[in-house]
Amino acid sequence: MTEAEIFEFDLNGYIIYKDMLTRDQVDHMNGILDGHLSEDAHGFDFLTLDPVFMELMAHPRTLRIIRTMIGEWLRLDHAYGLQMDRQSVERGHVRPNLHGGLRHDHGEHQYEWFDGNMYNGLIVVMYALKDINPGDGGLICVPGSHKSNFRFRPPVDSHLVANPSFMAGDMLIFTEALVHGTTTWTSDQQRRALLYKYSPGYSAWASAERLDEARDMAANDLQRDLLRPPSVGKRTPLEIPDG
Ligand SMILES: O=C(O)CCC(=O)C(=O)O
Repeated sequence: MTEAEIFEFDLNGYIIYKDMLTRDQVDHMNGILDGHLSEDAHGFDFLTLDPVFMELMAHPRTLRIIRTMIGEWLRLDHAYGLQMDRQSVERGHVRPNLHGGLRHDHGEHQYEWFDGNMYNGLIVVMYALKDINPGDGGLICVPGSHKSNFRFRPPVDSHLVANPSFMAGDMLIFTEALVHGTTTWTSDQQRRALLYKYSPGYSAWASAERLDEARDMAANDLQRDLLRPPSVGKRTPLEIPDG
């Protein structure tokens, strides 16, 4: 991460990287998901649907960015996709909400600096596969709340709440220490995003067995290392290739 990127992430608790995926990659992934998902699907598993999603898990540039956030022993904790349309709230798939925040979930959600290094708990890497225009809804957050000294969640429609806009192929990263959640999707176009959640190597948010199928599918050492269960002793750093 550059100094400007670290400043932005420290300030807001989230950051957007433009054009992480090419148009061809986005179309390819959407094609696979179109063939697999019903129109009214909401949360969905995708990691083992196709090797392309395992490759995205190990995207070298993304790994280099989150290494600054959670250290070089990082691991994939879990992954799922989100799809929404105007009817998602009526179908009961989404209840507008804010959750997370510093020290939430048994203290796992953390954000701290010590001796020049940034420390986070669970980090969310969200790739948009469809555009999110201003005011569309979907992901919301309270910028800066990852450093708040109060356990307070404002109402979803508060002036403190942001609804980041980013386009298909862009990536948004946030720390779960940020107060965040979902609001009603208002666009005629569908929302679709892939969420890869990474943890420091010593910790787990989800049960490690959840990744058994992905472990069986891992195609190289980097993918296998990312899918290691959490541990401390004798853990080796991730070797992230250039590119
Ligand atoms: O993107 C969203 O709508 C919410 C994501 C979320 O709440 C989470 O990742 O914990």
